[in-house]
Amino acid sequence: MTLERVAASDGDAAQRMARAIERAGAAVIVDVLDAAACARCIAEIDRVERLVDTREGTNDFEGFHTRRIFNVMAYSAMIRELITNPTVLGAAEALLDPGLLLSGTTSMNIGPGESPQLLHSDDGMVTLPRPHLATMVTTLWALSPFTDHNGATRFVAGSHREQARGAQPGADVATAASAVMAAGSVLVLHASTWHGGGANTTTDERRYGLSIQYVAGWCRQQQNLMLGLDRELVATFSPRLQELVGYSLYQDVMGHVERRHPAELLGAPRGGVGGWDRLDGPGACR
Ligand SMILES: O=C(O)CCC(=O)C(=O)O
Repeated sequence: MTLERVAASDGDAAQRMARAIERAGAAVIVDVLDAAACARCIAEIDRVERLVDTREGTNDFEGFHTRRIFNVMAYSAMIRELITNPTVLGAAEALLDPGLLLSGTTSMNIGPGESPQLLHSDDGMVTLPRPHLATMVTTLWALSPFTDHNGATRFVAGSHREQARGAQPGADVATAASAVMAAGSVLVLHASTWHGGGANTTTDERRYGLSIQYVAGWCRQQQNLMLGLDRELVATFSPRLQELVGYSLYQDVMGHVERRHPAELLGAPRGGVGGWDRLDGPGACR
């Protein structure tokens, strides 16, 4: 199965991506960022790594030559901008629904000498029988080129549909393909798809990746953004980003605070929770 590539400028990109991901578990949006934007993002990752004193991982999963900044959005307005990119967010909305939430943001800076990461699915902790509809979507942004030599993400096409509950990638490691892509491209995965960072066999090349994950509005976010982002900081975000981190209601009910809209805690009056007013109506769900 070839990895479908869709141009960010394609008016139908989000829908085409969603269809390709339903089929293959993964697809790439090309030309999301230009070279200058990628260079700025790399400089930003370098800055934040110094700021928070990011160290290499200390286990096989995180890698001993890879630096990760978890919750990187807390430290960078530039990274926050990417979360609402219309094409990438649009593809996630098409796979989940517009009531989705942000699940987390993590940079993954793979250094020379890194070994391949264990293939895994990002929704491994979801206990639904498999296969199941996407509950989470992972987007992996290539801030530098992803090559066969510097750690391009590996993935098993179609594995989101085939795996039985509890199955491990096992022999599928041999069938994993590399998501080789130019800087500025974004690999979008159904979170059940087996994947992992590749080996970096270069002597001097770092692979700068950024993971932005979204989750269905009725699921739990992987990173606790309500505790990980100061309310004063969230008050400076765009209304859409505030919704995505959790100051929103799903189906006009889930996420309320004492029957009020959570965005009121940011000083934005939004009224009460409308969902209950409809529960006795024609769309009643109880
Ligand atoms: O770095 C990559 O390409 C993938 C990383 C990943 O899948 C993870 O850390 O969960």
